[in-house]
Amino acid sequence: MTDENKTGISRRGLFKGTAGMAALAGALPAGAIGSLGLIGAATAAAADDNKNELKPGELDEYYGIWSSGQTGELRILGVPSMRELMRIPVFNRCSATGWGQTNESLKILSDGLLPETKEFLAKRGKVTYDNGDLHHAHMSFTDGTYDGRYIYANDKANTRVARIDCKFMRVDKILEIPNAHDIHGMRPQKYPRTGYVFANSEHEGPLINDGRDLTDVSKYVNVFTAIDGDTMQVAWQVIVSGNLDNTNCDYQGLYAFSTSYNSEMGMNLAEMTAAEMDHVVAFDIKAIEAGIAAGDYQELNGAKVLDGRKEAGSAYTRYIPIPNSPHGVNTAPDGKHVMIAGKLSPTVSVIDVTKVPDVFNGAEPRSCIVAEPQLGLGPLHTTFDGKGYAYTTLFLDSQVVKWDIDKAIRAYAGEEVDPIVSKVDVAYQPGHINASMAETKEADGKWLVSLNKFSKDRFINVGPLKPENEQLIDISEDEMRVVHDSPTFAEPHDAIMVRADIIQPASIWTRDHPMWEAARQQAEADGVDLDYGADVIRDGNKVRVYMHSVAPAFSLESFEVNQGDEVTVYVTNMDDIDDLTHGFTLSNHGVAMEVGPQATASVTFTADRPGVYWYYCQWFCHALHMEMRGRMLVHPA
Ligand code: K7E
Ligand code: CUA
Repeated sequence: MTDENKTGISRRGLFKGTAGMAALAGALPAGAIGSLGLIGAATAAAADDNKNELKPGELDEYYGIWSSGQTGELRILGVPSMRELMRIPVFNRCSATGWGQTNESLKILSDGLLPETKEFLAKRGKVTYDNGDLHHAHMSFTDGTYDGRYIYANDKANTRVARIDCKFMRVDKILEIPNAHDIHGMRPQKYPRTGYVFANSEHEGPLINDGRDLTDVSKYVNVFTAIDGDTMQVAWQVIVSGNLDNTNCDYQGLYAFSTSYNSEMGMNLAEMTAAEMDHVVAFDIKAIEAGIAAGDYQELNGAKVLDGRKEAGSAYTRYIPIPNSPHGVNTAPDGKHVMIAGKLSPTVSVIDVTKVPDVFNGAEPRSCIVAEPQLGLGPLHTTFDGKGYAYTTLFLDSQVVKWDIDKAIRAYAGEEVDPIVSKVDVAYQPGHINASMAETKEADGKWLVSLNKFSKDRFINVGPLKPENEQLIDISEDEMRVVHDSPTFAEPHDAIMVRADIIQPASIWTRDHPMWEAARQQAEADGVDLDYGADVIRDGNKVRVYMHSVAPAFSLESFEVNQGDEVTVYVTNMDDIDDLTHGFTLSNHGVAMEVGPQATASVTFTADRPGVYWYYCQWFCHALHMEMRGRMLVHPA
């Protein structure tokens, strides 16, 4: 086997696209960095009177919900200050909170996994994956705007979708998607409500992936999934031709759209980028629901799977040709236009959703395209201000371009108008972009964030791994103005900005929360009060230790077990004061968990080291926080 076959990246393939492909890999000409740096400095200097700079104690106007790519967590920022307010562990293992270690989190992390995954992990002594690649985080909608209930987030690494309950800002469900390979694009239905969460499988494979057809690429397919956002179960899946990248839907509840950069079904770079035209798949939601009702599906791994392949000429899908390797799909707040970014093509293709029914009724697929402005090099994602303008990131040009949607439509019809309003330099190589409330019908045109993949010379050097750079842009006036740089750790692909009045998180947990239902049932079986426990229950070689905490003490100053016992420690925090979090860390056992006010957390481990081991509270809670400790005494076997 030659190197060419191993990677698919032949010299020929890489250089085929010349400068464009090199820049896609992150290489910038040295001169370009210097000049962009100067422009950035000038912009910052002119922006001393920024509305984005909050005084100490002032509160932000928006919740920024940030994905974190390969870190696997979710982050909450305040906008416009861009202060990081919180990190919510999702697919990652978190040392601070014990997410991925407590029994409560492990239940959520493992419940929705496929049976064969559970088996695969069990052989490795695990109950869940402990990494994730979280690209897209989006809020649930009611009637075309955010409703503050949930945030949904995808995991490209392990083919999952998670739901975060905005009341407690914790994950409450995770689903592993069957028949799919690596969930990438993900968006909640906008209307009438969420409803469905649409999730794209990015990579292709045999539909029955049990070892057959390994090398017969003609048997590979890709699936589009609709998850029921309430039950977090798969509602239905549609087999498509080509791969799927990003997805989005309309404001009418009728169609969803997904980009495909690999309509070629290529297995290497040269093959994937060969065709001049790829496509967007349009999904007819009503036709799919009718197909399900009529039984036009096969049941596979518990999912109802319909055939929407191009060759099948199916009623469920249409394939709309789009220039070279399209990426982002963004629906405008006008409720009518869907922007498809070209990536390798300098264009954004504008779909008019009112013309999509004709395409399903036999009209030429591209007849629903009403504009295709040339905007610059490497368009990836588009956002909106609700005033008729669109903003698109240009990855290769390191710019954000503001353009006039109406003028783009008129230009496509033949009128001599230039849709481009202005461009602003960003540092460097932007991917996603989003403006305040921009994915809703309440887009308000105040702030825009450009999520840039490279920071290069923008900050003091921190070693070979550099931060990325997010820039806040004031779009409230005619000229876009970069007003703030925020270095950030890997890798905020995407972010949304939600008006602060829409999300109403609780300040303390409730004792009846389902997260500790299992602990409560066990306590009842043991005849112990979970809320005010101070008990050690022996059950063969299983030992259950119940304690509660009220600052600055645990209800047990020590407990005794025998070497080899399987020990479960339940800690309930009975403080009910805002911001009074305790924790339980057991030294030299790799055990640590956070216990919020009115929460219970538990952890199970084997006590196989005889001796004295201290447990302590690791969340600063009181002047006597250091004294909040106790001993586990392990008798030798
Ligand atoms: Cu453009 Cu994964 Cu949303 Cu990143 S995807 S850029
Ligand atoms: Cu309780 Cu620190």
